[in-house]
Amino acid sequence: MLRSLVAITTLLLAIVACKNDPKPPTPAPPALPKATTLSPAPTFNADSAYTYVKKQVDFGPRVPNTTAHKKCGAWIAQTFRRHGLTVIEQSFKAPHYKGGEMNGVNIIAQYKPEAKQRVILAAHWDSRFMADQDKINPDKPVDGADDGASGVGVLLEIARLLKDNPMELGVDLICFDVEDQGNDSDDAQQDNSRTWCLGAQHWSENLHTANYYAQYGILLDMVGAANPNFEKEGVSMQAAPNIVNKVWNIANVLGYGNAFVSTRGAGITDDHFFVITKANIPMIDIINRPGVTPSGFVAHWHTHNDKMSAIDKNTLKMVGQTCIQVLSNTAAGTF
Ligand code: AHN
Ligand code: ZN
Repeated sequence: MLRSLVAITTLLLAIVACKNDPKPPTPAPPALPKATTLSPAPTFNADSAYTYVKKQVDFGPRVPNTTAHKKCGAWIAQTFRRHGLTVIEQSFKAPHYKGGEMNGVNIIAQYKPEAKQRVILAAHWDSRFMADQDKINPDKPVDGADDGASGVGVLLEIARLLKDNPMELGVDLICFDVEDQGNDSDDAQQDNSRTWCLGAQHWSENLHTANYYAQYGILLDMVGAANPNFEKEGVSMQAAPNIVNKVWNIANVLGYGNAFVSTRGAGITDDHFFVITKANIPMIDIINRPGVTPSGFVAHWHTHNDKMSAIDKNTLKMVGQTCIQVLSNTAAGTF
């Protein structure tokens, strides 16, 4: 009733405007967004997620072709299996831009592999072989507590929740490998697909099952630092604005509006870009861009400060609770 009154009034005003004014009529106000309802959802445990982050970091830097990488990958796969998921370890080889070959493994943990309706949550599990942004020790590999392990920690906690809180939805928790071994100067040459995100590119060209499709995907990248600024990342907004807006709405209803801000951010070449362009699956990126460095990323990005002390449980909670709420709403048909 109120809305039709508003519509009629707007129409009348538009007619009046036409008569007296050569300017085009004012456009109708945008439709009110559908109110976001929260379906019942499990409680994300940030202490548990934090423990999963620390466990990865304790293996040492997860650089391809190292023992730490091999052991951590096996532990991630085993932990998903322990939570009842069906795990595929997709091995591949990828060239390093400095020469040699990297042995990569994408870890695909399937919840209800038989379900038709599917959603992807993803992160990268490798850590960078050099700390190119570090002033003291740029040649040593980074711990990657935030850049890598934080996202995987959230995925592992979500696996634990799915085991104890079954839902009518297929979920694929995908840990991409060899995201972070790229050449920084590729960015300047505008060709960062050559050396970055190699695991996601491999998966997107070699899907783990025939005719695989997911309704949408959410990538988690650097989701562990205090006071995050999750802008609506540019590539995500171009490919899947509705998914971004719905996820951000849910985060806001949960009370995380300070982190999930409404600003549209720059586009980032990240794993989601290749899932979108090569696998044709709409995927969005939740990535922290506080804008405190020229890169726009966090100050500890690709430095030795990206260690456990950079991880804040509050941020893991905000991201994890938002993700499990998004899954619960999707399963309930309210997303
Ligand atoms: C580039 O710097 C090309 N992409 C950022 C993706 C990234 C690196 N995420 C974490 N580390
Ligand atoms: Zn990185």
